[in-house]
This record gives sequence, C-alpha cells and structure tokens, in this order.
Amino acid sequence: MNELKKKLAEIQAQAEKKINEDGIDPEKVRIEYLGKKGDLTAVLRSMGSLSPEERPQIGQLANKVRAAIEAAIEARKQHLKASQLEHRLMSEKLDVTMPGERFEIGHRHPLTKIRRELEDIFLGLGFSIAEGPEVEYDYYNFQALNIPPNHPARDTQDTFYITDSVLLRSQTSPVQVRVMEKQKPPIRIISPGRVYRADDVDATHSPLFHQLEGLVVDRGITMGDLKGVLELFAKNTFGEGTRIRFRPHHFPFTEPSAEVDVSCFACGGKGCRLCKGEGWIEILGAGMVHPKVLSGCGIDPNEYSGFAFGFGIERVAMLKYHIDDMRLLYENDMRFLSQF
Ligand code: 2NL
Repeated sequence: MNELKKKLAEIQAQAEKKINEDGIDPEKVRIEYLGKKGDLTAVLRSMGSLSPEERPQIGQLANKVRAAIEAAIEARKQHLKASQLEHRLMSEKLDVTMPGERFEIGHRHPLTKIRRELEDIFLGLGFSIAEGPEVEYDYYNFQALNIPPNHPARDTQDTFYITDSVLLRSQTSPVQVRVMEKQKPPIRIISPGRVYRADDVDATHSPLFHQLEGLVVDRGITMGDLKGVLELFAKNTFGEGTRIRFRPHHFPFTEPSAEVDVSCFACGGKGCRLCKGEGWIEILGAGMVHPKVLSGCGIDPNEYSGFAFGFGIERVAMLKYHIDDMRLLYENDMRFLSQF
C-alpha cells in the first residue's frame, strides 16, 4: 500500500517535470503516463493485490494524480499555444512605414526615341505626320513614283511580293502618293514607318527597317527650300556646327536628284574613323518631285512644284549613337538597350 502511494507520487512528480521540459509534446506524456500501457494504468492494474479497504484509497489517490497530470498537460498546452502566438506575432509583424520595393522602370527603344526626335524636328517646321499601309499595291510603291516595270528595285530579289500587284512597301513614298491623290497643295508631310526589302541580315542590312520621308508641294517650291529644310534637320539632329552638301544623283521620282551628305560631326570635317577620312557622311536622298509623279497624282506640275527626301532611321540612330551593328537595334538585349 505505501509502496503504491510512493509510486503514485513519483509518477506525478516525473510526469509534471517531463510535461514542462522544452521540446516535449505534452500529448506524448499523456500516452506515456495515462495511456493503456502507461505507468498510472499499471498501478491501477496492480490494485488487485490490495485489501478491499485499501483499494478505494489508492483508487482515489490515482484519480487525483491523473487529474493533476491532466491539468499540468492542459496548462502546458495553453502555455505553448500562447508562446507560439507570441512568436508568430513577433516574426510576422509588418512595418507599414517601410519604403516599397523599387522595381526597374523601362524606357523607350532607342529607335523609337530617335524616330520621335526626328518627327519633332519636322513637326516644329510645320509638317504633319502621314501614315499608310505596309502591305501596298505595286502601283503606289513603284508605278506612281515613275519607277519603270523593268527597274532593278522591282526585282523579287529586292522586293517582297505577295501577289503580282501586291507587295510589302519598300519605301514610305506610297504614303505620300496617297496624300497627294487626296489632298490639294499646300502639302507638308513626313511619313515615318517600317519598310521591307529582301536583304540578308548583316551589320548594315535588315529585311525590315525604318524610313522617314518628307514631301512639300506648293506653288513656287524650289531646291532652295529643300536645302533650307535639310540644313535645319541636319543641325538639329547632328549638332549646330553641321553643314550639308548635295551631290548630283539619279532617282526616277525626282528631277533633279541629289544624295546629301552631312559634315562629320565626330571630327568636324577634318576626316576620322567615323567618316572614313572623308569629312562627310552620306545621310539621305532628295530632289524635286518629278513632274510625272505630280501629274499622276492629279497635281498640275505647271502650277505646283515640290521637293522630297528620304533617309533610314536606323542609319541616323547608328551614326548618332556610334552603333556599329544594326542587329543590336532588333535583338532587344537589355545590356544594349539599358544604355539609352
Ligand atoms: C533614297 C531616299 C528619297 C524620295 C525619297 C519621294 C516621294 C514622292 C515623290 C518623290 Cl511621293 N520622291 N521620295 C525622294 C528622294 C529620295 O529617298 O535614297 N531613296 C532611294
């Protein structure tokens, strides 16, 4: 009997100690001491050897011990729950005054930037922007521009044909032809946009590139007006000190025609690597609109005259930013793009 009392007291003391040990699951202790194979159950089983008077005493004591252990387990569980909550509240606390995470903001593609800068120059001179289809009739792309049927530009080697009479425009002049058909002079437009030529890709060629053409038609327009506009364009694009020069050339759609150079903005004309020692850099083609082109669009060449010019936007971007390979403008490599 005293043996058992001592045993019960030991069980209680051990269980209570264990319950409050770090890293012990209180439920495990319940099984260990109060479960079917537990220590307390073993004591109750051994009660058979006690006298009938002793049995209730031990039984009562055993119930007290059970209740005490249950209470200790419950208390420990409450304690653990509270400290877990405390821990969560500490670790998950949110400082709403912390600055937000900064994310990288993109910017316009260098080609788009240049195109817009060029557009702004001409908008400032009173031009408006004209747009038109990239899939075009042979008529607007060639015939209306006085480009004869056997002209090399019409070769399928150079132009993407969709059918015999439909193609991907190889210049943005067809946009201007459409404007001349619809609109009476005065006309002052630029037509920037995508153009297509069946070229293999290399450092200076791409089957898709961008052109900006300009057209002015009015009474009394002369080569002097053309020179004035192109000079302003050159100074605005390549720097105030830039000069231009005209070299005689031939285009079917202009007469007279010229290729136009700008003085090298890297060396000022002395000759360097950029201008290949020339002092001049070829930048555009231009001329007085051919009378046949005007009359074909319903504009009387005896009453009106006009000038036109055209250049590649990629070429301007490459010269301005010292880009030696055109492919960089299309590959969208962030190491390249993020420099602009
Ligand atoms: C170049 C430069 C040029 C034009 C484009 C043009 C447009 C009309 C009438 C006459 Cl609607 N001309 N555009 C004129 C001269 C040059 O582009 O090197 N082209 C092959």
